[in-house]
Amino acid sequence: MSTKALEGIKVLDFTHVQAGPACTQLLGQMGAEVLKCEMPGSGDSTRNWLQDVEGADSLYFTMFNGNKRSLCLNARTAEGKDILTRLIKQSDVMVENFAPGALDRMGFSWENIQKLNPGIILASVKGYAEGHANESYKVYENVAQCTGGATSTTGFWDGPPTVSGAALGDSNSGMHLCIGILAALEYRHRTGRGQKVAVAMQDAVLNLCRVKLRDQQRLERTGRLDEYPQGELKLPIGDSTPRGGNAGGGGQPGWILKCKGWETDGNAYVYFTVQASAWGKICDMIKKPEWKDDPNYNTFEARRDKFFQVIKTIEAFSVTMDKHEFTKWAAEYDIPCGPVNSFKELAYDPSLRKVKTIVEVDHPVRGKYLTIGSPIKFSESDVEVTRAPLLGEHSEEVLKSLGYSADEIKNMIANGTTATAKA
Ligand code: CAO
Repeated sequence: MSTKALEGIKVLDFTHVQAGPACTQLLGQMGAEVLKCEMPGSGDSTRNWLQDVEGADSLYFTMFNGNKRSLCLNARTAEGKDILTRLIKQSDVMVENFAPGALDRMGFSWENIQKLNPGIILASVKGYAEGHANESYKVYENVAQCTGGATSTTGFWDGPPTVSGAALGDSNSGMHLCIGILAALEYRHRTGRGQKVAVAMQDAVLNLCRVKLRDQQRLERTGRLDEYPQGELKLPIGDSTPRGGNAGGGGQPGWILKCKGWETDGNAYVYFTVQASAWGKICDMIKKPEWKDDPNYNTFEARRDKFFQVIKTIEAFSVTMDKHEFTKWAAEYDIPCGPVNSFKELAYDPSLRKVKTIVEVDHPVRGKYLTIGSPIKFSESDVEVTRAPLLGEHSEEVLKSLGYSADEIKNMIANGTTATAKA
């Protein structure tokens, strides 16, 4: 018996680029049967983005479209609309992230989809929420990071707004959508009713910036944000949540510390958290036992104007050690601290391979490549990570299973409704 959590759930994947594909890939890793539908000839545009192996699908595509089958489907032709109709009737979930209104223009509005299959869950990602003044705008990753508040609060106070390397707009929206789909499946399980699930990229980013909206309200009420460096550095705080450099966002102050080799290695750093409850242990660690009971140091309030002095004192130790050595040393004192890992380190980290978070898969054209496995681990359910499909690799088998004859499939290939590829 299969132990996959989403075994038997059929997902019609009408997604492209990253936000939608990240969602459906995760559903696939958890065991759903995901069918990616793409335009014949071109497919998801990311198949060609930043290609590193001539003639092979890019890593962008292959790393976001594992655990799927591929059907070439031109939903603009009459036959294409017929295929889509048959697929909608037999699917549990349909996921899309086209530009606002594109699905309606294809003739598949939510009302029409519901008529075809009242139990289906239609899950969509858009840049802005329905009803928002900008609801018709197209949006990409970094645009969403800006509109959702992440960019205005990232970087240093004397530098420009900065986007994050993490896909807060794309993959994060896909993860939010995935949660919505699972909740809608549970609702359907109870009521038999499907529903539309929508996630706006702006909202998904904002949802990760909760503490920044907290800080906006604290700033408006008190005129200060004591855990930000601006106070100690005598910089104006302004009237909206500022950029705090590497200051901790949650309430426990912290900073990035130099480690041995920082002069030549841009990632020879650790993040060190000056957790209030660990102050005594920090003092032991950095050989400043006299600070433990000193009223000038032993409370967060007392340290407010000496944070960088404290950080410099800790850094005098960290700079003599390798970042992993220092992390281990801090852990011995039970202090939350971690290395700034480079992607070279992450790619080859034996622990990440062991826990199957970094996984190697084999592809018929590009050969072996690394991808990220499910970060969600189950005690019972199996999580499998498989390669991305070639464009149209499963067209024939899918169309046959939908009841089309060999001649009909041949005609649909000839008139551009579908296309096939062999692995
Ligand atoms: N059959 C028929 N038509 C298809 C098709 C298929 N298999 N696949 C795509 N199309 C059509 C779409 O329906 C759309 O038709 P219209 O011309 O009627 O709008 C057209 O191809 C182009 O799709 P698009 O407008 O979505 O694509 P784009 O490259 O211009 O825009 C993006 C891309 C991402 C900006 C836009 O899709 C968008 O804003 N999506 C919502 C937000 C989102 O998910 N953004 C993040 C993407 S991850 O970085």
